[in-house]
Amino acid sequence: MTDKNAILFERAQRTTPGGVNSPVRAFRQVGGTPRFIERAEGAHMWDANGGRYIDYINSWGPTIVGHAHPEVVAAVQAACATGLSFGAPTEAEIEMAEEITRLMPSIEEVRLVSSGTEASMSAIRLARGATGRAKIIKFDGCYHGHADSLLVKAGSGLLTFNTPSSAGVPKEITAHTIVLDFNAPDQLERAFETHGAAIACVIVEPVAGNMNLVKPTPEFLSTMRRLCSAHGALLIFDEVMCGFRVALGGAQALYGITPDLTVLGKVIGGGMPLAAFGGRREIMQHLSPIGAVYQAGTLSGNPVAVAAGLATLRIIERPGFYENLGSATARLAQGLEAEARAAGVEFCADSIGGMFGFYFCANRPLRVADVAASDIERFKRFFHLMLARGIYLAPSAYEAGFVSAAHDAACIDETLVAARAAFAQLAH
Ligand code: KE4
Repeated sequence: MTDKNAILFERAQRTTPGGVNSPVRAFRQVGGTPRFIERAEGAHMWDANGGRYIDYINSWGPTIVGHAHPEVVAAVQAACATGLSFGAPTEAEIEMAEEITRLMPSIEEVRLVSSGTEASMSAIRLARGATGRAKIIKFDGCYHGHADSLLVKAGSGLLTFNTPSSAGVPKEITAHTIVLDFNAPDQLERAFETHGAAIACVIVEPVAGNMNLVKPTPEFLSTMRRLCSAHGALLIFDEVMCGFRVALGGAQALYGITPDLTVLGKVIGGGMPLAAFGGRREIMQHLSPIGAVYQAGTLSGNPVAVAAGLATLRIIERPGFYENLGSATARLAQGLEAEARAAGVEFCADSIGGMFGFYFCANRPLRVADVAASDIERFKRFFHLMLARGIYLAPSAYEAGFVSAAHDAACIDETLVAARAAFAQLAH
């Protein structure tokens, strides 16, 4: 049979680097041919060969209400009919800002942008402008988009200023970035002892999803909050992925920690290019046009993207949405663990709200080194065994998985049946 995915992949590579517009889509960590998606609806996607998959990527988080939700599609169609973009303010942007500030009370003012990268980059510039300080702290395994100052890898020694993790980033750009281990409060204590007065901000994924799902220990987040307050640094929660994914109020509501700034994306756009950063009014007042910190965007607050986001937020606010999403996701994670245990395969899984992770090792990871030490080869085999059975998981051991409201009991059951067969093959 002609493999249209292979044909499209070969064609795509003639005009686009790696044949993809974002690296993780190229399947390079797991090997094989990426699936070119023709359409998606609810919990399912169909590829160029007509292959049907239960989708656990959900656009890396945004399509939390399911693909092509009728209310979201209708809102987008209506918005398109009155014009795609004006480069001028609209009432819909006010509605989105009012929704965000209502759902996340730590955010008194918010600026809409078009991607999580742009939101994180802008939040860091704002933190530096508001504090007059240069140094930032991030954590190994956390990803906040591809702004230059964030493309750093953990140095050999603790507190060594880090080297860029990407070509094209001069070392001067990352000279002020300190990378610490996730879930290592002692390292935070030492970093602030050494650099406290020079630290503009700490940026963290409060629930990490870019080293696979890795939950914070409560002490990790509380230590971060205490030290930032004590030293006049700003705490930035990057909730691009976990915001509105782990709970309606995000990780900050779940863990009861109030950040100074929050970065959002994904779910607030419902699949369209929309992200945001916001926080206390006294900090946001530093932003142009009223403050000295410049930030701008042609398509910021785009009316079509905002329409998709508002329709999505209205659905997730309905009673029972998170209870149902959380229980479906937990049943998936627990079911995967049970099937692996029955097959005698060393494996564990975890979930929080509509996010899940699974790991070919005995214990749930606390930091990226634990994921790196897991059986990545077995992950790759499992990925392809599941893909062949119509289950589309994240093509990397360093990514989290996502469930939508459209993943009904039949989807979870079908996934666990496929997992039983896959684990049986892994066990031999
Ligand atoms: P974007 O620039 O890709 O919209 O957002 C960057 C970003 C910022 N913060 C967090 C916590 C994120 O997870 C992301 C992007 N997430 C990845 C998934 N690992 C997007 C997938 C991709 O890069 O194609």
